[in-house]
Amino acid sequence: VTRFAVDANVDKVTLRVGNSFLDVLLFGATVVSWIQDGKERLFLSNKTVLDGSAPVRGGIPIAFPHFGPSDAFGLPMHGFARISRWTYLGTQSVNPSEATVSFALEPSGVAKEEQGKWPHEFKLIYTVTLMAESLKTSLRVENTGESSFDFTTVLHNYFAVNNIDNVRVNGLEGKGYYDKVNKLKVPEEHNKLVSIVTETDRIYYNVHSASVIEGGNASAIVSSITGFDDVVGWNPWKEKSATLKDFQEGGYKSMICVEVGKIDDPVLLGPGQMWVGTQVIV
Ligand code: TA6
Repeated sequence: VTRFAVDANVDKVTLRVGNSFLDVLLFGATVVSWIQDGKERLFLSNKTVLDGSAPVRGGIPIAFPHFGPSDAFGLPMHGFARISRWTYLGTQSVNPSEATVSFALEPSGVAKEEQGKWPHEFKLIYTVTLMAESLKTSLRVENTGESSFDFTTVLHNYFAVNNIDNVRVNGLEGKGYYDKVNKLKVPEEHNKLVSIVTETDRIYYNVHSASVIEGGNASAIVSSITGFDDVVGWNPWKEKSATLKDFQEGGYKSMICVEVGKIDDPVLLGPGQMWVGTQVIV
């Protein structure tokens, strides 16, 4: 099932389990489509490029070795993982109701323009498992070098919604967050259901499940989160999205990012140590 004519030099892997289909690009190991019973679950801007020349605007981009603006190493926003071509390790179907595909990224595979900036030896393994009713994605980070390094990372989920005005996010009540738009720390989210009525860009701390509610029904539940301790809620809203050339006109009304991350407390890995972060989306 190919929803977009993907440029020939950006390979794509399609998984199928029953009436569920999933497309992942080798570029950034980016899941770009998850169709369940004919319904696309993820937002993918129809103005995104899929030719490897820019990060994908939608799907599930991976932020690594840092989440957020360019860092001290001069890496771009959200690091190099989402703009590098990962190695396809193969697919596996343990049984008719589950299909898995894995990808790897090592320093030699980092996008040319970013190579050498992050002076550490590492191996990333990203595993995507499609089941009839859910999607599991898991990132493993291994320090294969002789010195320690730390990193932050996010699985940048873009969920498709019919109309952001009817969307609420559940599971954040009582959690503190950093409001990136107003640049202030909020000690606690009091609302049981968080609605989006303006540009929203928040990092919630110590969250291990969250759900997108639309019209009273759960439209996406992010659960079984391990390794990640933070959840990012983002919608650029009208003005901000109009400044993003790969955001379609009005696209902000059809999406919400509920991302799992390890942001507030970076992971420190000594030589030979490993970290795994996993999410399950229903
Ligand atoms: O997920 C929140 C965020 O950090 C926002 O601040 C916004 O920058 C978003 O990521 C998308 O980043 P991008 O570089 O893909 O435009």
